[in-house]
Amino acid sequence: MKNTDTAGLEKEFQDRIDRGEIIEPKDWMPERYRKQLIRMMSQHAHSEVVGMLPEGNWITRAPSLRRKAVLLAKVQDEAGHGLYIYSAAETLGADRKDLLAEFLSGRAKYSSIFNYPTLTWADMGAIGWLVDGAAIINQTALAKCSYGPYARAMIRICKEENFHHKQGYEILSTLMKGSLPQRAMAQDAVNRWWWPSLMMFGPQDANSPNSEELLRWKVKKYSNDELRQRFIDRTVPQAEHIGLSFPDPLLKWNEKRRHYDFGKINWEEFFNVINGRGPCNRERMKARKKADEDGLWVRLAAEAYAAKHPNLN
Ligand code: FAQ
Repeated sequence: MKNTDTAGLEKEFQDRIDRGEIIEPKDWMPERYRKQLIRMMSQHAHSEVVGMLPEGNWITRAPSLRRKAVLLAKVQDEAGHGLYIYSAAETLGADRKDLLAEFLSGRAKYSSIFNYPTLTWADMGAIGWLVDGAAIINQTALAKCSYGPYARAMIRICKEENFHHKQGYEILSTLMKGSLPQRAMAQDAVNRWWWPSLMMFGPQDANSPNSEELLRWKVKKYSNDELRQRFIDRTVPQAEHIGLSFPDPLLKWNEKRRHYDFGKINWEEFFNVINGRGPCNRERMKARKKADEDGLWVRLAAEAYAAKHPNLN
């Protein structure tokens, strides 16, 4: 049974949220709020780290020095985003080692989108434009969430993601001004990344077990379906502007709703991917486990150095 003190604290907490106040690490918070944030933030951090793999795959094959430098910087940014978000999760008392152990054992999820292969250079454009574009829509909302450290991390991350988004769009618009095979390559990449990008926003609201609580606590400011629709409405005109289309015959502006209608998402595919059965899940986990093992000596050396030089901490 809940004691009255906890009930009182929970009410006070909800009142603070309803007034739009920001919760800081030392403030009282319900245990469930803390747990939900750790779940979501750690999954977000893991996604940023795994998100380096599909693009990292193209650094050595970028078509020019300029493209290589930009892609390298982008991939480094994603590593930085992972680090900010792990740090923000630590303000809730989570231990980064535990979070990583959960991830490497397969217990913690990471974004479905990074379980798809990057087959051509145009995929770098599609990821920047669509995947970073979807991430921005989601993260701009999170930048106004109720937990201070997460919201503040999102502000900086969104600035960098905006840059990533523009570089992706620029890659595709350059290809769309090119030869027939280049235009076909751009269209093929967009065809493959469109539906998985829509899945990034999570299951439909009716099948989203965490949303009710997260919306009540203003961790989520909008539902999965609302953000997905916002992304579609914003992205379709951008595609039209450079002559790209999306592989959805039902995608059509609805004047009455003032939104684009769209076709049915393959939710079976989505649940397969988030449950470890996507095209690249095994490959991604194998790469992360190898990186963890290869980096062990660096961590041990850093710990030994820190133990010898306690004043440096
Ligand atoms: N992938 O009840 P809901 C990026 C899981 S960063 C995998 O609706 P929730 C940057 C969900 O965890 C991309 N799993 O869940 C970049 C839950 O499972 P659980 C990552 C998913 O939390 C760009 C279950 O399904 N961004 O792209 C997915 O209310 C380019 C039920 O779902 C974030 O993580 C999914 N797509 O809403 C990097 C943003 N969707 O934990 C490199 C923060 C749902 O109960 C290159 N997170 N699930 O076992 C969020 O906004 C939310 O957590 C959602 C899911 C919207 C992802």
